[in-house]
Amino acid sequence: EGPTVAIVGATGAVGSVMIEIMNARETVPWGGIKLIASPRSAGKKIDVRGVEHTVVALSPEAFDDVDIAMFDVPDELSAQWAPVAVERGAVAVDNSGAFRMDPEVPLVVPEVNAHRASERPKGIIANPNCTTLSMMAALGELHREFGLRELVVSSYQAASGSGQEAIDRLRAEIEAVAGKQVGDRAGDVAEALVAAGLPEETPFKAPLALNVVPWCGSRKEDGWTSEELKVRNESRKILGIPDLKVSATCVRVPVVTTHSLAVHATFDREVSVAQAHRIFDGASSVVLQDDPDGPDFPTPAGVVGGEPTYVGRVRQAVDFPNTLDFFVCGDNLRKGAALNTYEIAETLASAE
Ligand code: 2RA
Repeated sequence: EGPTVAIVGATGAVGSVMIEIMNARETVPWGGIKLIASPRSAGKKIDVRGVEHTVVALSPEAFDDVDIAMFDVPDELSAQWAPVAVERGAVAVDNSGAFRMDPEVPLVVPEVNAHRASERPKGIIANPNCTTLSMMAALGELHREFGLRELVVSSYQAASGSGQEAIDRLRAEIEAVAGKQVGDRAGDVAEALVAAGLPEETPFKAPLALNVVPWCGSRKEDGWTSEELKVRNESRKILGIPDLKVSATCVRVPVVTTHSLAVHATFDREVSVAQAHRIFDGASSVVLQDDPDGPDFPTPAGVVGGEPTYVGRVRQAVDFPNTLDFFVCGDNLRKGAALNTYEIAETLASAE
């Protein structure tokens, strides 16, 4: 029959994408599918693969017949409930930040380190942050062949990475400036937003419409943000390079969904653009969009809703022979969240 899988947080933003992904699969390995959410959403009916499912409230008993529980809930809920799911006999695949850096919890991107999924002393497997994930499939392929040594990254992160409230705010800001001749003096955009009645308090810390904001996540030590440290720590853990040199600058851009990254990656040996193209072409979850005569390159608006990692602008850095520069786009709600979590669960199902 096949294992029973549960989506915990089935009615949330990522949980809903998870259901879309399941519906789009030709076949699924599941003997049963269970939808779990807060008591507020319990009783709601949702169609999954042509069958109506009733959402059940999160409780210890909800996990009794579950083999694999995929968690798409905030950190504090995962921290509390993933161990409960494990106690009740399930493997927890967690998309929050609660367990990512726990040495007893593998951090898995199936294309890169699927083998880690079987080493899970706590019964929990973590899914990386969407910013790290957006480049991992591409980077993992290059690392396998050329040995990654140093990584310098700038991100261009979509509003949806910060949740529904952030999406609503970006849409409201765009509406507030649309059709207006907003000036280009300092403060003009902020004034236009206040004039349109938007609260000054914003999830982005500064206006995002007509702007870019070099701040994602929360403040950490020495001027770094939580997002920048996640890129460093998670890349090291996933790739299995504890001393990888990493520096990241994370920037929010006025895009609704799909994160992009400019990657400057240095390897143990020289890598040509032709070699990188060959590797990207051969990687099943990477789409190479890089005809220099094009112009041809991925953009968030061009790839949103897609499952692969899209790579373009591959260049050998002129002054650094062992270094490649390239641009990556990945849908932060799909490969960056729901899809990778689902692929980990599929990996577990095929190992049973
Ligand atoms: C963001 N990567 O884009 C984060 C979400 N976890 O804000």
